[in-house]
Amino acid sequence: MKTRITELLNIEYPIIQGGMAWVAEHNLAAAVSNAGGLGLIGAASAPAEVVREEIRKCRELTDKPFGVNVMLLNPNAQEVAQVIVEEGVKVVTTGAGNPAKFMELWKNAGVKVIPVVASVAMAKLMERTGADAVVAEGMESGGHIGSTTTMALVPQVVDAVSVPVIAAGGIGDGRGFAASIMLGAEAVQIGTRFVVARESIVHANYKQQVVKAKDIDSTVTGMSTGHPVRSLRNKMTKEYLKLEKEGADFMELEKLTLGSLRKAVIEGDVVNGTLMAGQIAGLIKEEQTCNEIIQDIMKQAKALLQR
Ligand code: TUI
Repeated sequence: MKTRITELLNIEYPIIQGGMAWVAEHNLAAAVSNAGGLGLIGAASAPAEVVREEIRKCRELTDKPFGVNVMLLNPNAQEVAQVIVEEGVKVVTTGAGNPAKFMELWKNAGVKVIPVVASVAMAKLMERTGADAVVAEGMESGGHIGSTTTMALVPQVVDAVSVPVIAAGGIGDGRGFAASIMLGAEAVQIGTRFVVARESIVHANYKQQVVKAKDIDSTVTGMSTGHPVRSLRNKMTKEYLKLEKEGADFMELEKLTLGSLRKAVIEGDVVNGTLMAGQIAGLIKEEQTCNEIIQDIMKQAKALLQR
């Protein structure tokens, strides 16, 4: 299936992997790219030299294109931006902020820049700043989110910009893919389904929580701090929401989540850890390889789009 995104990124299928903190390391990114999508290394809060190593390891596992996601709240973002250029990475997605200050550096180096946006205003600003495409990410997504749903956001972003749009948030199978195409998107970004990929290094306990999750099992913490985050409900989210209700200050809330994603992903602590996942978790029933996931999605989507 050809779209402006498959052409822009030189990939077989218009599916890109979310740049998930701790989850999106080189094994997952390479597996998604080898399966014909675009794998991404999530730089998250990692030091730049760690990101450099991840890029090199990914390159050992695949000769297909892959990218890096830069999380703009990362204090090391400037160094990470530089490493991306030095290592010859061809695609960058960004999240949780405005990447304008890195645009010139990346564009001059021939890096394709695809900011993740959660509003029409941000999409328009990114297009004016030189973005090659945008990911329109609805609030069904896991992790840091905006406030508009994918169904409402994607067609409004499609109408507002002329660069290609990638739909994200609540997409986990071929139906979500086909619906995204109907909304005017030219690719999808998928996160939660890749959390439980066979090649994903996420701890088995975390994967099991995603597989067990039902439609209503995620919740949003951090509304009061301006950094809303969607994750699966557990002891940590209950305590966090209680503290927020009581008007706890930012530092007190931070204490609860400091290192909590690592705790979930690496240690498998599903009680005190942060289990970032999207609302589509309820649809995900089993661990599969990245290749099986992508083939499943494309087969189902093609049948629907041909109807
Ligand atoms: O970035 C994400 N998802 C993330 S980042 C992350 S790490 C984190 N952990 C705790 C708190 C905060 C971050 C986990 N998941 N998705 C892309 C995304 N970007 N969603 C929303 C936005 C966004 C929000 C505001 C993009 C731009 C923006 O603009 C604000 C500005 O600077 O104008």
